[in-house]
Amino acid sequence: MFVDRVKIFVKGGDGGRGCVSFRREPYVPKGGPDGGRGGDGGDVLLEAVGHQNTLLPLRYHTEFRAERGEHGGPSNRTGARGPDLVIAVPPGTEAVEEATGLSLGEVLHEGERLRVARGGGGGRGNRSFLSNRNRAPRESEPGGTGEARWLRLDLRLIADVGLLGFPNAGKSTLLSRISAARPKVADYPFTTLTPVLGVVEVDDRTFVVADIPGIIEGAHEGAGLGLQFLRHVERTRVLLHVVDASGLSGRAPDADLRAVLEEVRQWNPALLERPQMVAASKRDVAGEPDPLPALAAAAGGRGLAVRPVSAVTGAGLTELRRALLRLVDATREAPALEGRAP
Ligand SMILES: Nc1nc2c(ncn2[C@@H]2O[C@H](COP(=O)(O)OP(=O)(O)OP(=O)(O)O)[C@@H](O)[C@H]2O)c(=O)[nH]1
Ligand SMILES: [Mg+2]
Repeated sequence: MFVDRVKIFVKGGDGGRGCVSFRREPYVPKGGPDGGRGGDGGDVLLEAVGHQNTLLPLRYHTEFRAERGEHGGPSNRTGARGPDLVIAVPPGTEAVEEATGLSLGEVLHEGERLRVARGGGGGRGNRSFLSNRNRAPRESEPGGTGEARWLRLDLRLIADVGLLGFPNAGKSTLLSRISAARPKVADYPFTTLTPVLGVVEVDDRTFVVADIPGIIEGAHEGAGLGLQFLRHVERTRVLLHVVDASGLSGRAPDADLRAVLEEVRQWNPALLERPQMVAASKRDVAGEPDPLPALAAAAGGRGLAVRPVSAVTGAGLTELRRALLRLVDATREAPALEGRAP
C-alpha cells in the first residue's frame, strides 16, 4: 500500500545525570571532587533510503524515542552519548511540526539526514562546581530533557519525468516498456491507484519516471481520484503527457490534452512552465480518420512536441526516451524546483 502522509511522535534522549564523587586514594588526603559529566541524549534523525517509496511502515510504528545519555561517573568519567535513532524514509520526505505547521526540512537524496528531535545535554558533575569558595561541592546537574514533538511526514516522490493523462491512456503500459517497472495494466480506467517509479535507461544514462493515476475533467474539484497524486509530479523536472491517439477511445485526443492541461493549471499553474512533451500512444491501432493531426495542432499551439509511439510494437520508444533525456538534461543544471505548499 502506498502512504504519503503519516503522523509520528519523536523524542530525543534525555541527557545523563552529572556525578557527585570525591577522589579517594591512599596518600592523597582530601582528594578533590571528581564527578564527571553525563552524556548527551541521542538525536532522532530521518534518513532517506533508496529502496523505499512509501511511508507505510510508519503508519504502524509511530513512536520514536532515542536513548538517554549515560550518567557521569567518578574519576571525571563522562557518560557515553546516547545513540541516535535513525528513521528510514523515502527520498522526498518532508518533516512538518504538527503544533506550529513549520517545516523542519526534507531529505531529498539517498543517505541525506535531517535531525527532527535533539537529545538533551548531559548534566555537569560536581567537579565542574569546584571554586575557591567551595572546595568540596556536592552539587551536580540532572541531564537536559530531550526535545519531543509530533511530526507530520509528507512524501512527494522524486522523479525526473512525470506521466500525465486520462485514465486508460496507456501510461502504465508505456512505463513498463521503457523501464523495468511492472505497474498494473488493464483495459479499464483507474487501474493505477498509487504512484509507481521506473528507472529508464538510454545511451548509458538513466532517469526516473513516475506513473500516477489518471486525471479526468473536474479532477481539481475532486472528480475521479482527484488531483491528490499531482503532488507527486510537483518535483519532476519534465512532464510527459500520454494521450490515447488510436481514435478508438471515443474521445478526441486534442480535447483530452486540453482537458488535462486545464486540470493541471487549476492545481498549480507553475507546473505548466516545466518542459513538457506529448506521447501519442497506441499508434499500432490508429483508426480512420486519424486523430493525430488534430492532436499535433493542439500540442504545437502550446509549443509541445509530439512523438507517436506504440507500447505494443515498440515503435517510437527509443526516440521518446532520447527526447525525454534531452529535456531532463536541459533542466538538470537548473536550481531545485519549488513545490506548492501542501
Ligand atoms: N493497442 C495498444 N494498446 C495499448 C497500448 N498501450 C496501452 N494499451 C492498452 O490500453 C489499456 C490501458 O493501458 P494502461 O497502461 O493500463 O493505461 P493507464 O493510462 O495506465 O490507465 P490508468 O492507470 O487507469 O490511468 C490496456 O488494455 C493496454 O493494454 C498500445 O500502445 N497499443
Ligand atoms: Mg496506469
